[in-house]
Amino acid sequence: MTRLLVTGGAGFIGSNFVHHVIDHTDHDVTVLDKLTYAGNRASLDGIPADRLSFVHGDITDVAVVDELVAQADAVVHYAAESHNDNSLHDPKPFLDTNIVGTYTLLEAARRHGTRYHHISTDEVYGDLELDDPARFTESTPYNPSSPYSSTKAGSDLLVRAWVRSFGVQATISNCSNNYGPYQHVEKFIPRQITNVVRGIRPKLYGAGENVRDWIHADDHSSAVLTILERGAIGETYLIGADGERNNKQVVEQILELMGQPRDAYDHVTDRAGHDLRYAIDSSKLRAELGWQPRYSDFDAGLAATIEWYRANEAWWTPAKDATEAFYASKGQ
Ligand code: NAD
Ligand code: TDX
Repeated sequence: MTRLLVTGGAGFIGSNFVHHVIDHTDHDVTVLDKLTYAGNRASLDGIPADRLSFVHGDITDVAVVDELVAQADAVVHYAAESHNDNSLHDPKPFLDTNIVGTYTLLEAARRHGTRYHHISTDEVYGDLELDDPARFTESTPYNPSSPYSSTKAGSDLLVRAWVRSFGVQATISNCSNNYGPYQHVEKFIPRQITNVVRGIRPKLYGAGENVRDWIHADDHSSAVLTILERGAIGETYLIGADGERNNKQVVEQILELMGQPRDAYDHVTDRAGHDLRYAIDSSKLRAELGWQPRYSDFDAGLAATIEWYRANEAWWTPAKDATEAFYASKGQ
């Protein structure tokens, strides 16, 4: 049995990973989470207390991080400031958490010789043209666009340097856009689902032609566990499930699944510097480590996600009004 330290385990993808680990392995988990606006302790409800220990703290706090890394067999680092729109409004927390926080964890992993897995995003590669047949691979050059993605790119490069310079036992994964339960209502899919529940028309940035490559969060979790168990030290693996859709298609599908006319949405002010298209080629992960996604049908996964938000209004209601007020102040 192994003790995993999961940073950001009260966030969207981190909490999905903790549930996945508890359900599918005999590992115990320690979560380190600052409980920012994006963290929610209730996302970990139902996990037996003898399998989960929760520490409320900051990944930039050297003393807290050192003690927890010393006790762990492996670190899986999810904690981040994760929302592009927020990074356009105030980049500073992105530098603190994404850069200094990652540095703090890497130094602790170096001191204690601890296995470290770094969670990152396909956004580090920038964007692709809509008509470009190419997809991102592990050798695509870094070219991030936003304050968020540039700090994620910076954190990835720190990991690579700590592997090469100090022999830290690390792997990196860059995943495409996740959807599923426990995602904050600021993000595209939960924002539109909860808008429809509230009788608010969904909001599409610009023309809605931007393409995202959707993967269910549970498939991201199984991929990370696979890399943690069988990944080669120093390697990067791209995670994706061949789920390219443009935003207009996704909004229309949400409206149809929720019994509304497919055109019952508004176009709003576009995001500054809005990346056009992301697309992941995950053949390295599939060929070398034998991973496969379980949610191959995006529409079925979306329908299940809609049901989850309908059934868990108490989970998302506290964040909804403030989130919409923030968007309204920017014409979005
Ligand atoms: P999220 O915003 O839902 O959750 C982030 C969590 O980190 C929250 O619980 C928050 O409280 C915590 N946190 C923030 N700052 C912290 C700090 N200084 N110390 C400790 N905890 C802190 O984010 P998410 O969407 O779950 O993303 C998780 C990770 O996955 C991030 O590293 C993100 O870059 C990466 N990622 C996300 C996606 C996606 O589609 N959402 C895709 C690929 C990669
Ligand atoms: O109301 C909206 N209307 C809209 O059209 C919102 C919130 C978003 N959008 C668009 C912008 C994007 O093209 O939808 C797309 C998805 O937006 P987000 O959910 O904000 O995700 P994105 O910017 O693509 O980034 C996400 O995937 C990669 C995560 O938030 C990142 O953490 C991850 O790295």
